[in-house]
Amino acid sequence: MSVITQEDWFRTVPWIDKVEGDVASAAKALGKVLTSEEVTWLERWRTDGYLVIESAADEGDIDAFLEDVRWAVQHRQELDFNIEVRGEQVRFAGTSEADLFGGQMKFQQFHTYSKAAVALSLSAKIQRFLALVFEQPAVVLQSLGFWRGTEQPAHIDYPYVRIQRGIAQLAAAWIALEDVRPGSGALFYYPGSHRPEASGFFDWGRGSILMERDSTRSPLEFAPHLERRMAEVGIEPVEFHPKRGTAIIWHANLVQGGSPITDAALTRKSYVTHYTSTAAFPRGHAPATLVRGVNAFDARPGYAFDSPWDAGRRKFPSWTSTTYLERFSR
Ligand SMILES: O=C(O)CCC(=O)C(=O)O
Repeated sequence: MSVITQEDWFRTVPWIDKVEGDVASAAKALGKVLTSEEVTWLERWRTDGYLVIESAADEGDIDAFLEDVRWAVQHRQELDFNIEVRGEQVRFAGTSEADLFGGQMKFQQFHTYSKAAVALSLSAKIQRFLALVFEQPAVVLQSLGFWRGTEQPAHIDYPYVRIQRGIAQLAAAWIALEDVRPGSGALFYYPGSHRPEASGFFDWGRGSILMERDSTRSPLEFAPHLERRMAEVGIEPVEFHPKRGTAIIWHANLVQGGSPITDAALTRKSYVTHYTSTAAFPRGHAPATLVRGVNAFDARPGYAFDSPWDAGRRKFPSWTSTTYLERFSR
């Protein structure tokens, strides 16, 4: 089996990670025409490894997404797929409401059931920024929906989200589906940790920077390693308490996670999408025949595809709602 190494990381990073000096001059030298706002965003991204965008998501899309969640839970006996509950993959149909709303629940690939989720993933402000980073439209790679805080230990995404063709061709957008309240287990991140000089590379075994089935080291060692590393380079974590509709886009190498929940009564509804560039989208992960508005969604820029594996699977209400039929057939 081939091993993905640090060299693969450096070979596949987007242009902005290679910029030395100021972004405006580097962009000009590369023949890019950027507005001053875009230069500011990219400077922030390069320094901090994330960008916060207020009102990134449409209110109607958030409402429709949450309606889809409620509908899916109500109709789960009729739905045939797995969901992650307390870290285990279980049949959705076999879960209780306490499993779903009371504890750690991760709804994977929501965008393959819900066009409201597709719309959130393809939100225009997010796509505009990602297209600058990737120099081409971004494509949805995977998505995750959360009802409560995740309490995930500090981690970096790429050792786990690694099906893209070019390991560093990755970014994520996290959208607040409600105002995040103290005690609800806020997202946290370490500003500037995305720079390899800060994060270093975790060796999962045999020089691999990815977690493999036969890795000799585990995610349980990853978090303390990153925390030690952050302490050594003097980076403190920041908790994120955004308003509903705010998005944070983070770099593939940013250290982040979920803070402990200290008030069990609070939800923390959020939706995360991982993206890659068009060129790095893995072969075979889109339907063989693409039909605009049916299994292929184009936000100009930005694409999402229905799952090629589960054709004919039951979808959620937004899939056939007039709003989204109209929006995505244009
Ligand atoms: O939402 C959170 O608490 C953490 C999300 C996260 O770190 C991830 O999805 O990679």
